[in-house]
Amino acid sequence: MRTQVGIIGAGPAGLLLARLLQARGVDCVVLEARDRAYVEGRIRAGLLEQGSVDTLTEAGVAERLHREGLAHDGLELRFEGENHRIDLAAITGKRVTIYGQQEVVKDLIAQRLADGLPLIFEAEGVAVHDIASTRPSITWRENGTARRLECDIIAGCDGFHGICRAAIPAADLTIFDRIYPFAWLGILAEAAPASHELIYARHADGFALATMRSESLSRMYVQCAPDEDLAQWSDARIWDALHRRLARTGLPSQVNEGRIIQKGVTAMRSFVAEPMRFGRLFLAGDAAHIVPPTGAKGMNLAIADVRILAAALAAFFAGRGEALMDDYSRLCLERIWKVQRFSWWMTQMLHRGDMNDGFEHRVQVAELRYLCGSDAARATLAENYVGLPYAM
Ligand code: RFL
Ligand code: PHB
Repeated sequence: MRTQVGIIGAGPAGLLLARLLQARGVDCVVLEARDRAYVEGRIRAGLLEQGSVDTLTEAGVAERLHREGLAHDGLELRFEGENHRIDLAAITGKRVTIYGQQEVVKDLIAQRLADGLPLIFEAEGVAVHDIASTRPSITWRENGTARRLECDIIAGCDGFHGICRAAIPAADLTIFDRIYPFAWLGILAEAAPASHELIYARHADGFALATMRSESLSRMYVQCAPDEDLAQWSDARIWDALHRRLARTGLPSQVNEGRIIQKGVTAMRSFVAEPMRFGRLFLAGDAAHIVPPTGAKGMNLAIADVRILAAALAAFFAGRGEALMDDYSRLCLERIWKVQRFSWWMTQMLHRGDMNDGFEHRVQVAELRYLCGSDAARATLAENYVGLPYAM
């Protein structure tokens, strides 16, 4: 088989890249290690920046997103039993939208299959070859049969644990990595959300976040240990932690209990691999960078990367040269580091750290009070949260 762009990974990055290339007349094949049901069922991110919604809309895959997504004009910050609302729309003129990542993935898969374009699930033993040459290739096994795809370009959209970043010689990559001493225990529960907007809470027991997937489905997180044993967290203990951490002084809890239908622990990490290109292999999304989920940026960053990659590859195939491809990594990284900073900042302001002494507590509360009391500080949060401008 031969194609122009071989895309490895059918997450938001790989699937959206395929769609954006299709719109520009560039052929591609998408290879995914897992089966369709697994990819469509994986519960992860839930919040889309305004720019991500606009990108999906322009790509013609946002019909259900506009019908079912929940648009939010603000968010709530809770600490010391107080509640403060940040009016994102009033400050920035933009809003964010709650729509599950797996819904974005389902919409992109349905569109690609409806268009009759190649998307191969359950590709085993995927490997890349000759990435430093102008004729790279991908090999894999499909139902036990060895397959090979010759390409001009390979897009490594295979997430943090994929094979693409690992295929780049270590001497050609610089890695920046920070692992946090805490994690998130996340639940999905059949219960109405605590509030119609997201609540981010700083509490002496640790961080908590109340978000949602619909008007009857709550998604909630509590800070826990990185090696937390889920068996130690009965449903009652989880609800108790959520009631306590999200409490407002003198008011009844807003947390609505319901049947917990999913539980999991998410590690917290900041990671960047530079540059995001080696020869004809380009990395996009989690394959190149990870942010802690506190800023809700992972999926949004993946979308920002593939916007630039699609434009660069389209220019190349249209015979306009490699200048944009050469600039891909630099253009992406400039915005990625700003988003890394924001995600790290939100994380350290809201979580209980290793020190957990009076000093950390007072500095965090002072920062939150400053943030809620200053127009400039609120604008800084709002501008980053709704999404920074794209490089292109
Ligand atoms: P993905 O989604 O991991 O997709 C990579 C795909 O590649 C496949 N793959 C391979 N395919 C072929 N061959 C191989 N050798 C392969 N190895 C792997 C995988 O099966 C998979 O299908 O990466 P992508 O596309 O870069 O997308 C990134 C996002 O998934 C990620 O950044 C977000 O989920 C992060 N994140 C959030 N991001 C947001 O923008 N907003 C949020 O609100 C938000 N909340 C979150 C999050 C992530 C979380 N978890 C579970 C890590 C909340 C949580 C709890
Ligand atoms: C989510 O809805 O899962 C979500 C929202 C905001 C975050 C993280 C996760 O910061």
